[in-house]
Amino acid sequence: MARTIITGGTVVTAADQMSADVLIEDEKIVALAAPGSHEWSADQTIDATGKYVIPGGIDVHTHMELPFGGTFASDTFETGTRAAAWGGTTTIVDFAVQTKGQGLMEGFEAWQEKASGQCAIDYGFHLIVGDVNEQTLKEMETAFAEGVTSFKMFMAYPGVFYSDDGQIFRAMQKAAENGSTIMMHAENGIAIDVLVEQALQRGETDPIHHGIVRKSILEGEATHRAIKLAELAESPLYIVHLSALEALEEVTIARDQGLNVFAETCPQYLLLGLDDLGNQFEGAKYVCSPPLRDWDAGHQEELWRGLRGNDLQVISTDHCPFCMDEFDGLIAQKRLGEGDFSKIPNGMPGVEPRMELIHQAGVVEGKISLSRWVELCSTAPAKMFGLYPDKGTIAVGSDADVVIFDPNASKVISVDNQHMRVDYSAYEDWEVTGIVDTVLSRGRVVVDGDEYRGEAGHGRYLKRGLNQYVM
Ligand code: DUC
Ligand code: ZN
Ligand code: ZN
Repeated sequence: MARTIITGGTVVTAADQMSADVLIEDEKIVALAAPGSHEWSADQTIDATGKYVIPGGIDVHTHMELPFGGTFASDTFETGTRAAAWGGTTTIVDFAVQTKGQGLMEGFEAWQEKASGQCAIDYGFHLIVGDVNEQTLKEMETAFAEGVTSFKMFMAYPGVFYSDDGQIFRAMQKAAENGSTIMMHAENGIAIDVLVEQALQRGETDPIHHGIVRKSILEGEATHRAIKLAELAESPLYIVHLSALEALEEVTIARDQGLNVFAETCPQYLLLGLDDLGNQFEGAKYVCSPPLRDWDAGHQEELWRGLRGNDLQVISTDHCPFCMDEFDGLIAQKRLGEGDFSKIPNGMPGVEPRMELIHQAGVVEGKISLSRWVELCSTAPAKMFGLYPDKGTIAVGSDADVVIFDPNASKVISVDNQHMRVDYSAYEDWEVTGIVDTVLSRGRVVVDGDEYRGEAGHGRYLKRGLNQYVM
């Protein structure tokens, strides 16, 4: 049996902050005790004096290898989970995809194949339901038995991932039968496509127009519609990558009514804005959907308010990187949309810097508390997607997914020191105080300062339970 002690740190959970030593045996946390109050022996001792000891980050929205816009998201499960580990994230929940004409479980199996033996950290799957029919609805039960308890649907991307209201409603009714969560990409894609076509006809082809045509009111409208359909079907609903204050208003109303409606936002919607899309084709780096929002309209401020007041419960990343130029054997993926913004692959890299960015912008800059940071980035995602208390806390019996975080050390974020497989950082030259120091995944040290000690294949598939917030 391998025993590890983490000594001298401040254990920070969603509930508490305390001086405590942590004893790990093999893959599990087996004891917490006041420093000096025990006589534990161990094979290795990690000194965390002056540092936080937090549960590993959980990113419940990643797209490794996602096929999109004629190419694939540039991070593989191997490179993407390694980058996640570097950034203090020890679990991801990625999206397996059912494409049109394919069975739901075919999508699940294809993603199992991609991830198997590749991941540095533990991983689960949601399923993107791309083709609602009788067979698909039946297969939602099979998926559930395999530990997929959440299903993503799209009100955007007509002709690709899009489902109409009838399909959405039928899937919600199915989800209601066993309490699965429907995750919604809530943008009115039909109306957006009209605006896209009109903009292109006017010769408006630069990336900034991606942000202009995908109106925030159309995120609000779709969010409202999704909530009403879920209310009728009595299924739990989770709005993914919420970016617009109009959408937050709808979620807030629904939650005030006591509905099982939940939502996440992502660092890019808190920290970046429409103007980042504006520097001619450089703006392609910031093309994602929903788009980055106008600072003047106050979206970002409202999102922080939502996070403080629990109208938003989770911060994930929607990690979906595409290279700007040729890189590591990949084509210049973003340049597929030169001369036509609608052909720019949608997505941004983000799985690596999430914990540090939110610590800086949230905790250091006084927008959320230290415990709320842990809750938003680890505990709540674990509870929302049926992983708690194995994941998401520092407690006896939990998996030893632990990050030792140094709140006094600083670094400058750059493409030159990141590990994601992509040729830019959306946060180039941003300075953060508070950095990931040591990372353990199920008791094994995978990141030790500047040294990577992880291994592809260490990460295990997680069968997930139900959303623990549903009442
Ligand atoms: N949004 C993105 O930006 N990329 C992938 C899919 C999505 O919904
Ligand atoms: Zn989406
Ligand atoms: Zn996504």
